[in-house]
Amino acid sequence: MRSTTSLMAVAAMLPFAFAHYNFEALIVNGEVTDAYEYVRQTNNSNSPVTDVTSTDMICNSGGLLSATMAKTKTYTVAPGDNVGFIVDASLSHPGPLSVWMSKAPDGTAANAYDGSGDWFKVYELTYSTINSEGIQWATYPSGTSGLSNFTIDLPSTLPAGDYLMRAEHVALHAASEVGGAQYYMGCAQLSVTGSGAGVPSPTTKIPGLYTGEEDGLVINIYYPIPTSYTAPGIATWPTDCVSHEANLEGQTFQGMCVGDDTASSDAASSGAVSSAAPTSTAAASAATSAATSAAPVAVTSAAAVVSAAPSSVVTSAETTATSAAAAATSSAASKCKKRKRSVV
Ligand SMILES: [Cu+2]
Repeated sequence: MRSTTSLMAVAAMLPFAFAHYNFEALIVNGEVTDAYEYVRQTNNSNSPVTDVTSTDMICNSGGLLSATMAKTKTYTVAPGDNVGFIVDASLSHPGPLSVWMSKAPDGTAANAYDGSGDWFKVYELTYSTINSEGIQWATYPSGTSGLSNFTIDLPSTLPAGDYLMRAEHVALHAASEVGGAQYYMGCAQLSVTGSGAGVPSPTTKIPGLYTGEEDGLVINIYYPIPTSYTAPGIATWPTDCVSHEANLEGQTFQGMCVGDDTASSDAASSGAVSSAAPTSTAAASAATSAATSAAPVAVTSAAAVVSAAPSSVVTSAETTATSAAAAATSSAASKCKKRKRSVV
């Protein structure tokens, strides 16, 4: 445990200039397109944006240049299609991943749209778990250099029209002070068919999606070791949820909301671990009952129990870590971790 922590501290000091990345290619229903064929190309190599008030926050630096927009193709998709991005080279920094969409005004093609309209968030992916070694980012599995692709299913009620679909990864390795977070994003151009009748909400403008001072953007992720994490920005549509496990290209889509973290914070505040009995079975049931009692609506999914465990282990590390609680946590979280290791 200690060696890993110190490794993380060392990693935090490494030069990250060679670890930047771009969202360079669109994936649609398993078809991987060429780099910058359907995604607007950046003109800043792979450097991040750091000013949340900049229009570069929309589609990265260069993404609003008319020549770039005009040469980028628009992919025709249907609501519910599986779409995603290829990353060059990988999401090699710690932090949350999200996907945003904005519909071009009627009569404006995606390749002529400047992204000045309303944006809504369809996907938010944060951590797989939070344990005594810190936040384990879902995009940055331990021992890897980060994911190099991901997919989502478009909302089934997405209204027809031309859209920008914007992937965003926030790097938090230097985010202990305001302005330290790095923003990596890329915009794909989509034309959505069908007759989706959904009304996306909430919405925001870009820039304007962040102040830069949100708890999820100003955080020392190394010390003191965080015990919770809340992604910045508006809630996702159509379901307000945060995912804790990535969907990868070529993998059966697992859903937009894998793992429920509302039960997790509730379980932590209700003291699930301190009341845990000395056997792993009892500890697990204590965590389970805490998660269940914390939520007035019956918590029946296994995912809720799994996500309740990570907070428990953090709590136990701060107080008196019982091996029983740790065992319960590791068994409960094993599903998530096993899948992570098979990836990348
Ligand atoms: Cu970097």
